[in-house]
Amino acid sequence: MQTPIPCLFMRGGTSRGPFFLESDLPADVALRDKVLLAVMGSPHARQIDGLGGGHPLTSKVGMVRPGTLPGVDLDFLFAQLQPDRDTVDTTPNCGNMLAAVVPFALERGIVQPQGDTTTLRVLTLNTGMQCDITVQTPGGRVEYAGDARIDGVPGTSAPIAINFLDTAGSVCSGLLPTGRVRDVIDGLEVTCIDNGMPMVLFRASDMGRTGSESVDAMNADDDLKVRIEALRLKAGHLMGLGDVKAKNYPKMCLIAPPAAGGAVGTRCFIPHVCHDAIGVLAAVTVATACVLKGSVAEGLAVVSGGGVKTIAVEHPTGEFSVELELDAADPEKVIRAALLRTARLLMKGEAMVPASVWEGKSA
Ligand code: NQM
Repeated sequence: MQTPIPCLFMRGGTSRGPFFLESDLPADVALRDKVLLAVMGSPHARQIDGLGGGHPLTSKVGMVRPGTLPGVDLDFLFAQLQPDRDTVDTTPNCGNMLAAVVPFALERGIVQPQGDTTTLRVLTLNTGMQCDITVQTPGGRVEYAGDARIDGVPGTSAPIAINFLDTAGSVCSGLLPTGRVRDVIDGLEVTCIDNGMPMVLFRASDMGRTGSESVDAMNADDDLKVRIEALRLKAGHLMGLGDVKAKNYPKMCLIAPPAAGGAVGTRCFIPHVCHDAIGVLAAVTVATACVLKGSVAEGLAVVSGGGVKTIAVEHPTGEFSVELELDAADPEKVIRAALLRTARLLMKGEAMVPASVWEGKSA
Protein backbone atom coordinates (compact mmCIF):
# COMPACT_ATOMS: atom_id res chain seq x y z
CA MET A 1 0.00 0.00 0.00
CA GLN A 2 1.15 3.53 -0.78
CA THR A 3 -0.17 6.95 0.21
CA PRO A 4 -0.70 9.47 -2.64
CA ILE A 5 0.10 13.14 -1.89
CA PRO A 6 -0.93 15.86 -4.39
CA CYS A 7 2.29 17.31 -5.76
CA LEU A 8 3.57 19.65 -8.46
CA PHE A 9 7.14 19.06 -9.52
CA MET A 10 8.66 22.45 -10.33
CA ARG A 11 11.87 24.04 -11.46
CA GLY A 12 12.59 27.23 -9.55
CA GLY A 13 15.59 29.09 -10.97
CA THR A 14 18.51 26.65 -11.05
CA SER A 15 16.93 24.22 -8.56
CA ARG A 16 14.00 21.84 -8.75
CA GLY A 17 11.86 19.70 -6.54
CA PRO A 18 8.36 18.72 -5.45
CA PHE A 19 5.98 21.38 -4.12
CA PHE A 20 3.17 20.58 -1.71
CA LEU A 21 0.35 22.41 -0.01
CA GLU A 22 1.15 22.35 3.68
CA SER A 23 -2.34 20.96 4.33
CA ASP A 24 -1.57 17.87 2.21
CA LEU A 25 1.34 16.87 4.47
CA PRO A 26 1.36 15.59 8.05
CA ALA A 27 1.05 18.39 10.60
CA ASP A 28 3.53 16.66 12.91
CA VAL A 29 7.00 17.90 11.88
CA ALA A 30 8.87 14.66 12.67
CA LEU A 31 6.40 12.66 10.59
CA ARG A 32 6.42 15.28 7.82
CA ASP A 33 10.20 14.99 7.63
CA LYS A 34 9.97 11.19 7.34
CA VAL A 35 7.50 11.66 4.50
CA LEU A 36 9.80 14.13 2.72
CA LEU A 37 12.77 11.77 3.06
CA ALA A 38 10.65 8.99 1.54
CA VAL A 39 9.42 11.27 -1.27
CA MET A 40 12.98 12.24 -2.20
CA GLY A 41 14.61 8.84 -1.65
CA SER A 42 17.10 10.11 0.95
CA PRO A 43 19.47 8.97 2.26
CA HIS A 44 20.94 7.39 -0.88
CA ALA A 45 23.64 8.86 -3.11
CA ARG A 46 21.47 8.56 -6.24
CA GLN A 47 18.10 8.84 -4.43
CA ILE A 48 17.09 5.92 -6.59
CA ASP A 49 13.90 5.18 -4.64
CA GLY A 50 12.57 8.75 -4.76
CA LEU A 51 12.25 11.98 -6.72
CA GLY A 52 15.59 13.53 -5.73
CA GLY A 53 18.24 14.01 -8.41
CA GLY A 54 21.34 12.93 -6.48
CA HIS A 55 22.58 16.52 -5.94
CA PRO A 56 21.83 19.17 -3.29
CA LEU A 57 20.23 21.43 -5.93
CA THR A 58 17.74 18.69 -6.82
CA SER A 59 17.12 17.60 -3.20
CA LYS A 60 14.81 20.47 -2.33
CA VAL A 61 11.16 20.63 -1.33
CA GLY A 62 8.70 23.54 -1.27
CA MET A 63 5.70 23.76 1.07
CA VAL A 64 3.13 26.51 0.64
CA ARG A 65 0.00 27.77 2.39
CA PRO A 66 -2.14 30.89 2.17
CA GLY A 67 -0.55 33.82 4.03
CA THR A 68 -1.36 34.13 7.70
CA LEU A 69 -0.02 37.65 8.43
CA PRO A 70 -1.73 40.87 7.32
CA GLY A 71 -0.52 41.91 3.86
CA VAL A 72 1.10 38.54 3.16
CA ASP A 73 -0.44 36.48 0.35
CA LEU A 74 1.54 33.28 0.70
CA ASP A 75 3.70 31.53 3.28
CA PHE A 76 6.55 29.40 1.92
CA LEU A 77 8.64 26.87 3.79
CA PHE A 78 11.72 25.51 2.04
CA ALA A 79 13.34 22.22 3.03
CA GLN A 80 16.89 21.29 2.03
CA LEU A 81 17.48 17.56 1.93
CA GLN A 82 20.71 15.86 0.93
CA PRO A 83 21.13 12.80 -1.26
CA ASP A 84 23.22 10.85 1.22
CA ARG A 85 21.93 12.14 4.58
CA ASP A 86 18.70 11.78 6.50
CA THR A 87 18.47 15.50 7.30
CA VAL A 88 15.57 17.83 6.50
CA ASP A 89 16.84 21.35 7.07
CA THR A 90 14.30 24.19 7.16
CA THR A 91 16.73 26.75 8.62
CA PRO A 92 18.12 28.49 5.50
CA ASN A 93 16.34 30.17 2.58
CA CYS A 94 16.39 29.18 -1.05
CA GLY A 95 15.81 32.03 -3.47
CA ASN A 96 15.69 29.63 -6.40
CA MET A 97 12.84 27.45 -5.13
CA LEU A 98 11.19 30.72 -4.04
CA ALA A 99 10.78 31.61 -7.73
CA ALA A 100 8.32 28.71 -8.16
CA VAL A 101 6.08 29.60 -5.19
CA VAL A 102 3.66 31.97 -6.94
CA PRO A 103 3.29 29.76 -10.06
CA PHE A 104 2.61 26.80 -7.75
CA ALA A 105 -0.01 28.70 -5.73
CA LEU A 106 -1.75 29.90 -8.90
CA GLU A 107 -1.70 26.38 -10.37
CA ARG A 108 -3.21 25.00 -7.15
CA GLY A 109 -5.82 27.79 -7.05
CA ILE A 110 -5.01 29.07 -3.56
CA VAL A 111 -4.49 32.58 -4.99
CA GLN A 112 -6.07 34.29 -7.98
CA PRO A 113 -4.35 35.94 -10.97
CA GLN A 114 -4.60 39.74 -11.06
CA GLY A 115 -4.26 40.57 -14.77
CA ASP A 116 -1.42 40.27 -17.29
CA THR A 117 0.94 40.11 -14.34
CA THR A 118 0.36 39.00 -10.76
CA THR A 119 2.38 40.38 -7.87
CA LEU A 120 2.10 38.66 -4.51
CA ARG A 121 3.85 39.11 -1.20
CA VAL A 122 5.52 35.95 0.01
CA LEU A 123 6.77 35.31 3.52
CA THR A 124 9.55 32.75 3.72
CA LEU A 125 8.91 30.97 7.00
CA ASN A 126 12.50 29.69 7.20
CA THR A 127 13.83 33.09 8.23
CA GLY A 128 10.85 35.47 8.30
CA MET A 129 11.97 37.19 5.08
CA GLN A 130 9.37 38.88 2.89
CA CYS A 131 9.49 39.60 -0.82
CA ASP A 132 7.24 40.67 -3.66
CA ILE A 133 7.16 38.29 -6.60
CA THR A 134 5.75 39.18 -10.02
CA VAL A 135 4.84 36.50 -12.53
CA GLN A 136 3.31 36.73 -16.00
CA THR A 137 -0.37 35.71 -16.03
CA PRO A 138 -1.91 36.74 -19.38
CA GLY A 139 -5.45 35.42 -19.76
CA GLY A 140 -5.48 34.38 -16.11
CA ARG A 141 -2.96 31.54 -16.54
CA VAL A 142 0.67 31.29 -15.54
CA GLU A 143 2.83 31.94 -18.60
CA TYR A 144 6.01 29.88 -18.53
CA ALA A 145 7.28 30.75 -22.03
CA GLY A 146 9.19 33.95 -22.59
CA ASP A 147 12.46 35.62 -23.45
CA ALA A 148 14.16 35.73 -20.06
CA ARG A 149 17.39 33.78 -19.77
CA ILE A 150 19.17 32.84 -16.58
CA ASP A 151 22.58 31.24 -16.62
CA GLY A 152 22.49 27.62 -15.48
CA VAL A 153 19.15 26.87 -17.23
CA PRO A 154 18.96 26.09 -20.96
CA GLY A 155 16.73 28.18 -23.22
CA THR A 156 14.49 31.07 -22.25
CA SER A 157 11.35 31.42 -20.11
CA ALA A 158 8.92 34.01 -18.80
CA PRO A 159 10.57 36.38 -16.32
CA ILE A 160 9.81 36.20 -12.61
CA ALA A 161 10.87 39.31 -10.71
CA ILE A 162 11.76 38.98 -7.05
CA ASN A 163 12.04 42.08 -4.92
CA PHE A 164 13.47 41.30 -1.48
CA LEU A 165 12.35 43.58 1.30
CA ASP A 166 14.49 42.52 4.27
CA THR A 167 17.36 40.11 3.93
CA ALA A 168 20.02 41.21 6.42
CA GLY A 169 20.76 38.65 9.12
CA SER A 170 18.54 35.86 7.78
CA VAL A 171 19.92 33.04 9.93
CA CYS A 172 22.61 35.00 11.77
CA SER A 173 22.12 37.83 14.26
CA GLY A 174 22.83 40.51 11.67
CA LEU A 175 24.47 41.36 8.37
CA LEU A 176 27.96 41.04 9.86
CA PRO A 177 27.48 38.41 12.56
CA THR A 178 31.03 38.61 13.92
CA GLY A 179 30.63 42.37 14.33
CA ARG A 180 33.45 42.95 11.86
CA VAL A 181 33.57 43.33 8.09
CA ARG A 182 36.79 41.32 7.96
CA ASP A 183 38.12 38.57 10.22
CA VAL A 184 41.28 36.51 10.14
CA ILE A 185 40.87 32.77 10.67
CA ASP A 186 44.04 30.69 10.73
CA GLY A 187 45.87 33.48 8.92
CA LEU A 188 43.23 33.75 6.16
CA GLU A 189 41.26 36.98 5.67
CA VAL A 190 37.52 36.32 5.43
CA THR A 191 34.28 38.26 5.40
CA CYS A 192 31.49 36.54 7.33
CA ILE A 193 28.22 37.96 6.07
CA ASP A 194 24.51 37.14 5.88
CA ASN A 195 22.31 39.17 3.56
CA GLY A 196 19.85 36.34 2.96
CA MET A 197 22.38 33.50 3.22
CA PRO A 198 25.11 32.96 5.82
CA MET A 199 28.38 32.96 3.90
CA VAL A 200 32.11 33.06 4.36
CA LEU A 201 33.91 34.88 1.57
CA PHE A 202 37.64 34.65 0.97
CA ARG A 203 39.97 35.45 -1.90
CA ALA A 204 40.72 32.49 -4.16
CA SER A 205 44.29 33.75 -4.52
CA ASP A 206 44.78 33.46 -0.75
CA MET A 207 44.04 29.72 -1.14
CA GLY A 208 46.43 29.43 -4.09
CA ARG A 209 43.56 29.14 -6.57
CA THR A 210 42.45 31.44 -9.42
CA GLY A 211 38.70 31.39 -8.85
CA SER A 212 38.12 30.43 -12.46
CA GLU A 213 38.60 26.68 -11.99
CA SER A 214 35.87 24.41 -13.41
CA VAL A 215 33.25 22.93 -11.08
CA ASP A 216 34.69 19.46 -11.73
CA ALA A 217 38.17 20.68 -10.82
CA MET A 218 36.83 22.26 -7.63
CA ASN A 219 34.94 19.12 -6.65
CA ALA A 220 38.05 17.00 -7.28
CA ASP A 221 40.26 19.31 -5.23
CA ASP A 222 40.35 17.33 -1.98
CA ASP A 223 43.05 19.50 -0.42
CA LEU A 224 40.96 22.62 -0.97
CA LYS A 225 37.80 20.95 0.33
CA VAL A 226 39.51 19.87 3.54
CA ARG A 227 40.80 23.40 4.11
CA ILE A 228 37.42 24.93 3.36
CA GLU A 229 35.61 22.60 5.77
CA ALA A 230 38.09 23.35 8.57
CA LEU A 231 37.56 27.05 7.91
CA ARG A 232 33.78 26.61 7.86
CA LEU A 233 33.68 24.89 11.23
CA LYS A 234 35.66 27.71 12.84
CA ALA A 235 33.67 30.44 11.06
CA GLY A 236 30.41 28.82 12.19
CA HIS A 237 31.34 29.41 15.84
CA LEU A 238 32.55 32.95 15.11
CA MET A 239 29.24 33.70 13.36
CA GLY A 240 27.22 32.50 16.36
CA LEU A 241 25.95 29.46 14.46
CA GLY A 242 27.50 26.93 16.83
CA ASP A 243 28.68 23.58 15.49
CA VAL A 244 27.86 23.67 11.77
CA LYS A 245 29.24 20.21 10.98
CA ALA A 246 25.80 18.84 10.12
CA LYS A 247 24.38 22.14 8.86
CA ASN A 248 24.04 23.26 5.26
CA TYR A 249 25.44 26.71 6.03
CA PRO A 250 27.48 28.85 6.06
CA LYS A 251 28.14 28.51 2.33
CA MET A 252 31.79 28.98 1.44
CA CYS A 253 32.68 31.26 -1.44
CA LEU A 254 36.00 31.84 -3.19
CA ILE A 255 36.03 35.26 -4.81
CA ALA A 256 38.27 36.61 -7.55
CA PRO A 257 38.49 39.63 -9.83
CA PRO A 258 35.85 39.46 -12.58
CA ALA A 259 36.93 37.54 -15.67
CA ALA A 260 34.07 38.41 -18.02
CA GLY A 261 33.19 42.05 -17.49
CA GLY A 262 31.12 41.51 -14.34
CA ALA A 263 31.72 42.76 -10.81
CA VAL A 264 33.28 39.73 -9.13
CA GLY A 265 34.14 36.10 -9.84
CA THR A 266 32.85 33.33 -7.55
CA ARG A 267 33.07 29.62 -6.84
CA CYS A 268 30.59 28.63 -4.11
CA PHE A 269 30.63 25.50 -1.99
CA ILE A 270 27.09 24.70 -0.75
CA PRO A 271 28.76 23.80 1.53
CA HIS A 272 30.54 20.60 0.42
CA VAL A 273 29.80 20.56 -3.30
CA CYS A 274 30.75 23.35 -5.70
CA HIS A 275 27.64 25.06 -7.12
CA ASP A 276 27.28 24.98 -10.94
CA ALA A 277 26.12 28.60 -10.69
CA ILE A 278 25.38 30.46 -7.44
CA GLY A 279 22.36 30.53 -5.12
CA VAL A 280 20.02 33.50 -5.33
CA LEU A 281 20.52 34.79 -1.81
CA ALA A 282 24.13 33.76 -2.01
CA ALA A 283 24.45 36.14 -4.98
CA VAL A 284 22.65 38.90 -3.04
CA THR A 285 25.03 38.33 -0.13
CA VAL A 286 28.17 38.38 -2.31
CA ALA A 287 26.93 41.50 -4.11
CA THR A 288 26.40 43.17 -0.73
CA ALA A 289 29.97 42.37 0.33
CA CYS A 290 31.11 44.08 -2.88
CA VAL A 291 29.70 47.42 -1.64
CA LEU A 292 31.05 47.14 1.91
CA LYS A 293 34.24 49.04 2.66
CA GLY A 294 36.86 46.79 4.18
CA SER A 295 35.38 43.47 3.03
CA VAL A 296 37.63 40.93 1.34
CA ALA A 297 36.03 42.01 -1.95
CA GLU A 298 37.46 45.51 -1.62
CA GLY A 299 40.07 46.21 -4.26
CA LEU A 300 39.03 43.13 -6.20
CA ALA A 301 35.35 43.71 -7.08
CA VAL A 302 34.52 46.21 -9.80
CA VAL A 303 31.51 48.25 -8.70
CA SER A 304 30.09 51.35 -10.36
CA GLY A 305 28.88 54.44 -8.49
CA GLY A 306 25.27 55.48 -7.85
CA GLY A 307 22.54 54.65 -5.37
CA VAL A 308 21.09 51.81 -7.42
CA LYS A 309 23.72 49.38 -8.61
CA THR A 310 23.55 46.33 -10.82
CA ILE A 311 26.19 43.89 -9.67
CA ALA A 312 26.98 41.01 -11.98
CA VAL A 313 28.21 38.11 -9.87
CA GLU A 314 30.14 35.79 -12.17
CA HIS A 315 29.87 32.04 -11.53
CA PRO A 316 30.92 28.82 -13.33
CA THR A 317 28.09 28.92 -15.89
CA GLY A 318 27.73 32.66 -16.46
CA GLU A 319 26.65 35.53 -14.27
CA PHE A 320 23.89 36.50 -11.85
CA SER A 321 22.87 40.15 -11.87
CA VAL A 322 21.60 41.59 -8.60
CA GLU A 323 20.18 45.08 -8.35
CA LEU A 324 21.01 46.71 -5.02
CA GLU A 325 19.49 49.93 -3.78
CA LEU A 326 21.64 51.68 -1.21
CA ASP A 327 20.44 53.98 1.54
CA ALA A 328 21.09 57.62 0.53
CA ALA A 329 22.09 58.42 4.13
CA ASP A 330 24.33 55.36 4.49
CA PRO A 331 25.79 54.22 1.15
CA GLU A 332 26.88 50.90 2.67
CA LYS A 333 23.36 49.96 3.71
CA VAL A 334 21.44 47.87 1.20
CA ILE A 335 17.72 48.67 1.46
CA ARG A 336 16.44 46.61 -1.46
CA ALA A 337 17.70 43.72 -3.58
CA ALA A 338 15.95 42.77 -6.79
CA LEU A 339 16.60 40.07 -9.32
CA LEU A 340 15.23 37.99 -12.11
CA ARG A 341 14.51 34.28 -12.09
CA THR A 342 12.41 31.87 -14.13
CA ALA A 343 10.45 28.76 -13.16
CA ARG A 344 8.48 26.01 -14.85
CA LEU A 345 5.89 23.44 -13.91
CA LEU A 346 7.48 20.12 -14.85
CA MET A 347 4.94 17.56 -13.63
CA LYS A 348 1.57 17.48 -11.94
CA GLY A 349 0.39 14.48 -9.99
CA GLU A 350 0.78 12.60 -6.76
CA ALA A 351 3.95 11.69 -4.92
CA MET A 352 3.66 8.17 -3.56
CA VAL A 353 5.03 7.24 -0.15
CA PRO A 354 4.90 3.78 1.41
CA ALA A 355 1.98 3.47 3.82
CA SER A 356 4.52 2.15 6.34
CA VAL A 357 5.92 5.72 6.41
CA TRP A 358 2.54 7.49 6.48
CA GLU A 359 -0.99 6.25 6.09
CA GLY A 360 -2.29 9.61 4.98
CA LYS A 361 -4.75 12.08 6.41
CA SER A 362 -7.84 10.52 7.85
CA ALA A 363 -10.93 11.77 6.04
O1 NQM B 1 21.15 31.11 -2.09
C1 NQM B 1 21.94 26.69 -3.20
C2 NQM B 1 20.41 27.33 -4.89
C3 NQM B 1 20.90 27.44 -3.51
C4 NQM B 1 20.28 28.30 -2.54
C5 NQM B 1 22.60 26.68 -1.98
C6 NQM B 1 19.70 29.54 -3.07
C7 NQM B 1 20.00 30.83 -2.42
O2 NQM B 1 21.10 27.63 -5.80
O3 NQM B 1 19.04 31.60 -2.29
O4 NQM B 1 18.94 29.55 -4.01
O5 NQM B 1 23.23 27.67 -1.66
O6 NQM B 1 22.55 25.63 -1.31
O7 NQM B 1 19.26 26.86 -5.11
